[in-house]
Amino acid sequence: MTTQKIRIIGVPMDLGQQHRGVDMGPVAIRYAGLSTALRGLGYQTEDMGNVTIPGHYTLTGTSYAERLPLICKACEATYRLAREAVQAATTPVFLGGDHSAAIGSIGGVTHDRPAGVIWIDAHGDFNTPETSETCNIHGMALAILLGQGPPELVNAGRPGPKLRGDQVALIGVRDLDRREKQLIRESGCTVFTMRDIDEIGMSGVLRATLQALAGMDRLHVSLDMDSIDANEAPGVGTPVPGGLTYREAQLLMETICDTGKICSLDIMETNPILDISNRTARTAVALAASLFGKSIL
Ligand code: EXY
Ligand code: MN
Ligand code: MN
Ligand code: MN
Repeated sequence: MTTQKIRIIGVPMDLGQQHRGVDMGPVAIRYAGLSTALRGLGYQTEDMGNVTIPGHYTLTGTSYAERLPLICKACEATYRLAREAVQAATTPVFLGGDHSAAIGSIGGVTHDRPAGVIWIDAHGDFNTPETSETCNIHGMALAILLGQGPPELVNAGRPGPKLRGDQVALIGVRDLDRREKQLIRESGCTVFTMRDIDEIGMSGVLRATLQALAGMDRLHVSLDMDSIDANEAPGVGTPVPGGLTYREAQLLMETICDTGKICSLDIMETNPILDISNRTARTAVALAASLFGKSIL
């Protein structure tokens, strides 16, 4: 762990998809006790409040064209907060909001120095406007970070791609769109599907993941809560059966914690309207605590 101060940044982004409610993800995770859990591990925490999502309450339509400039503004603001958090020698934790917010968080975290990204997700988030079947930008976020997609978002914060494929490992994938698969195959990302986890186990996947990212001295975890099995995380907008068990997810976090390379974390797609008794947010807090050392004896 490089810093003892964790900076919490809410990004109530819901423009990257169609479900109302994911904008309340940040408050649900706060209410599930994120700060208390992290302070209990010896960290200082500072909560920066929420990024303003422009047009959020005045948006009339749901068109891609209408949403794109608003998502750009929100990602630029998130980028600035991410860059400032790293420059202030803190560890930023971004509370989503849908996964399009990661365009800003990962962009800003890599402003000064590269970071490896472990993208934990049921989905590839690797569509482009040409391949997407929904035009929802949360399904394009990773492709955009690697330079493929709407130029306004590819260039959010600074010009050009923020990541290379050899800096990314995708874990938990089980729902890819037809044309998205080709883009992922060509991307150079390391990908572990749920079938890989079934066959070689989470520990085998983690060994291979950390091997693939061994050259990175910083690691950013982008946790999409729909990667977790819906029994533990029902409150997500695009659930897919057969997700990570609670223990697989915990082992994932504990093993990444052991590297001592964690520089930042996204917790994305928590939607309290779709949740049961805030279970998804509570699971998110438990996983964040493990990532920051709770399970270390
Ligand atoms: N592949 C589908 C799409 O592009 O709309 C579903 C994407 C879900 C994205 C969530 C954030 O992980
Ligand atoms: Mn996602
Ligand atoms: Mn997802
Ligand atoms: Mn899908």
